[in-house]
Amino acid sequence: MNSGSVTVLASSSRTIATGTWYSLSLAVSGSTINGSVNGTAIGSAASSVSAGGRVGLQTAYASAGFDDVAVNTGGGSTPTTPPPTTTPPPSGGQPTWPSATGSISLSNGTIAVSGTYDGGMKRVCCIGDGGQSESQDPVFDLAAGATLKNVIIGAPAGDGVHCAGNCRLENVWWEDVGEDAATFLGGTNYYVVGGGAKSGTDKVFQHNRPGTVHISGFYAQSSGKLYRACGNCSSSYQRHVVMDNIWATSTKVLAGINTNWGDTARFTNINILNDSSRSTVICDKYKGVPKGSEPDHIGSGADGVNCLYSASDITWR
Ligand code: ADA
Ligand code: CA
Ligand code: CA
Repeated sequence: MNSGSVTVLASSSRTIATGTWYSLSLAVSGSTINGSVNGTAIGSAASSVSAGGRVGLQTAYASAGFDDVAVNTGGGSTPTTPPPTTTPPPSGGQPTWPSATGSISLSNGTIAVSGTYDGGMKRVCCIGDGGQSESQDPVFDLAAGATLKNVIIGAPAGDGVHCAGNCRLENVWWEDVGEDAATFLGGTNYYVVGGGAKSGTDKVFQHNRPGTVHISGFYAQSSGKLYRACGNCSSSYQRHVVMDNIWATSTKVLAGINTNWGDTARFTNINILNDSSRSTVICDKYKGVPKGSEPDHIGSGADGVNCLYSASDITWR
């Protein structure tokens, strides 16, 4: 990486097991760079940009934990460090519904959040009428950059959670989704990490403005679409969704996107439960339209362009 531009010097592909540590190393000597995994050389390259700079670790469309990151400037042989003593992060089993530790009243209306709101696993309730009217107030209104975590949203749940900009919804559970569970209204990256939603009559996550919605470790139950890139909002945008480690049961569609606006949906580690007929649709494609009309459904399924997954990304349980 040099001044923001990335040059791939070498690449290697291999099978890995989740929940297992691997020792990665890069040895840089002059302009020669050698990479190894568990002590076995996997690639070598020459670069003129390696004389100085910093180290960095990155994943793309995947998550990993990095531990015992060491930089040895002594030169000579490939540095080695002892294996990590910590347990690797969980590889992601089926989530379980939490029980509430108490209650939070919405008698003063929507709760505005800037910074971090930690609900301590209490149940927050109630707002709206539980129906599909868009005029209901949200339960939480998150300012740009806010984090909402550890909360159970009871019913009726109005228009769910609004994110005015980038936001993080961590371990948030919707017991009965209102008009929708969360709406992404401006920003570049929105994260839904852990949590779950039941009974989203129509949609769970509603993406209205641009950016990428990242959903991981989420449990969707008895819902219409887990995610929809708005097909008829007042402004049209290219939108993206990345789903990893998703558990879904009785959910009709995981993602609905608008291919005419260049939307993409990526899926890894998707688990569909109790669907012997495999009727759950992973990725539905629409032709987005201006506000006031309804988008046409134009297809579904992996295509390598907009709907990005392969058969091995989906486990039918
Ligand atoms: C539907 C509706 C949109 C918008 C959206 C939302 O997709 O067609 O105009 O209201 O719901 O934000 O919930
Ligand atoms: Ca809505
Ligand atoms: Ca809606």
